[in-house]
Amino acid sequence: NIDYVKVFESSSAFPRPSSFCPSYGTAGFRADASLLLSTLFRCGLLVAARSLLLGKSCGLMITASHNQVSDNGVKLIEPDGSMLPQDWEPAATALAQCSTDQEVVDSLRSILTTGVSASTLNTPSCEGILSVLFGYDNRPSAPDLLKAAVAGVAALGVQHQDVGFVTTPMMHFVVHQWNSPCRPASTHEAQETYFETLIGAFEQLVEGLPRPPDGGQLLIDCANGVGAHHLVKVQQRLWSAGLQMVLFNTGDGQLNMECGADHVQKERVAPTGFPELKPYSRCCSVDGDADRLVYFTVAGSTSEGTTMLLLDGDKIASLTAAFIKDLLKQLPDSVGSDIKVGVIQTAYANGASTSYVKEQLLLSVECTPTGVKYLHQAAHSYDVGVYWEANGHGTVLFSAELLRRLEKAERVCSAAKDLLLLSKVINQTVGDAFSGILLVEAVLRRKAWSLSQWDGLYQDMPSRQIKLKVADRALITVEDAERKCVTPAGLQKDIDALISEYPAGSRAFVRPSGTEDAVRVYSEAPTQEQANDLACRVGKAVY
Ligand code: NG1
Ligand code: ZN
Repeated sequence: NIDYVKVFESSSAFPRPSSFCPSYGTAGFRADASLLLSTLFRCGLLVAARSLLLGKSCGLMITASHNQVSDNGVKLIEPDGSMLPQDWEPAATALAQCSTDQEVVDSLRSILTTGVSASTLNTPSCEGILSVLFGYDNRPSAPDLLKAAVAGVAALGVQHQDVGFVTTPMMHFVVHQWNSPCRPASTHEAQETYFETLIGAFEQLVEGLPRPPDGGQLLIDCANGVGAHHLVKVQQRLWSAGLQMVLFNTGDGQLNMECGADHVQKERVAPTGFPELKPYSRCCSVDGDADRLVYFTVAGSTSEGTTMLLLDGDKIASLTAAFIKDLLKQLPDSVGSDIKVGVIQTAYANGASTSYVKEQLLLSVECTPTGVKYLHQAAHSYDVGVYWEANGHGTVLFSAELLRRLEKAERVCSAAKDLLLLSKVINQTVGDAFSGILLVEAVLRRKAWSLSQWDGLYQDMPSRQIKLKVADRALITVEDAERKCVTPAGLQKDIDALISEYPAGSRAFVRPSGTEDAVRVYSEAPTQEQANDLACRVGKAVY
């Protein structure tokens, strides 16, 4: 009982710009915001169709994360708070690329009929139960894009809920809550549950511990993004738990402009608007939609100035894996003798972090292609799957079976209780900067560690990342978790020849970006000069 005439008519208000050929990338669709109205309308159709097929409420988040303010994008969220399944991505791309309204109707019809063979189509009239949830960051293009997405959902007769300004991870949490048996009365209440779950668990993890010697001060760069909007609301409560968050770049400046986690991690500089830093003062930076987090500080000043220290996603993963491993060791055999722990990384993980996890922590490491959807999926095959991208996007997944065992043991075993609290502090649906802050702060406090002790877990191998503009990035295809080029023919041989000119342990790879019109080159070598040089020469080989 889908009204395809209505779909056709609604679609005609959102024609695709003829020169724009969107495709579902590393994290959904992303482009200059002015191009995206048709994409948002069609994502509205898609997410409503998926909700009807599943009989549950899906979510749609409008954001372009760390990209410049003139860009925007869309991330689609499953009822359980996870990302759109990968086998739906081709259909999403096909729908977004349709040239005519009739093609849109046909593409949607095909999505619904293929899907229906696997499930039944639920009626839009399951009032209040079945709706699409919308969230967005603070980009000025959000209101228009929201209207287009709402029109798409309405064309299928499905209701929607406007969750408002939220971080991407909050939105994943809210959608998960909305579909849970104890569904909140409103999306506002779901947001309150989010903060209560994370902060409540943090408070218990640090209860009774002395405040850090620096008074617990953490300087946070909010990238002028949506994170600031929410962090101000919990500042006071966290201050009582010994965490003094001092917020910078809260919205006066331009989103992600010389600030934010991506800028700090890639450029290795403090964000704009920061005060002069005292050695080892604790600082961190989140990205525009607050799903990425990196810590940074400066080491003691020299005559040439201070040295910036970056504690990236790899360091957060290593700290977390080390802490969890210690707790697991304390579990009685009846609870924890056969627990499978894995750390999942991408090719961008610093080689020193991989060695640390394998050789010091003796944990298994798996490498997946770039994009948290791949890491998240891999993490599901462990009882504890720790995953982070070097850029600060990641989380830890606990299996349902392990949580059950921990719940049984928590009254008699403090390690079991701590692991359960960790599973609440850590957002189980997706990487989350706020959750990451609470995690890092709790672990440092529990270990009574300074930033310098954390940084000392291992020393990063010098690395270099560059971005190249090429005529057609699709000409470069890759395999082996993106560490080897398949095409153009001969490129991998050239890269191998260049690497062989550098000391053992050096490496480099090239891959097309899935979020920007660019090709990325990454290198590692024993000295920074060699890493720079290698990246630059590999970059030249690409042209
Ligand atoms: P692309 O543009 O595909 O490299 C970038 C990041 C990913 C991921 C996505 C989504 C790097 C090298 N790549 O993907 O890790 O975070 O954006 O935001 O940082
Ligand atoms: Zn982001």
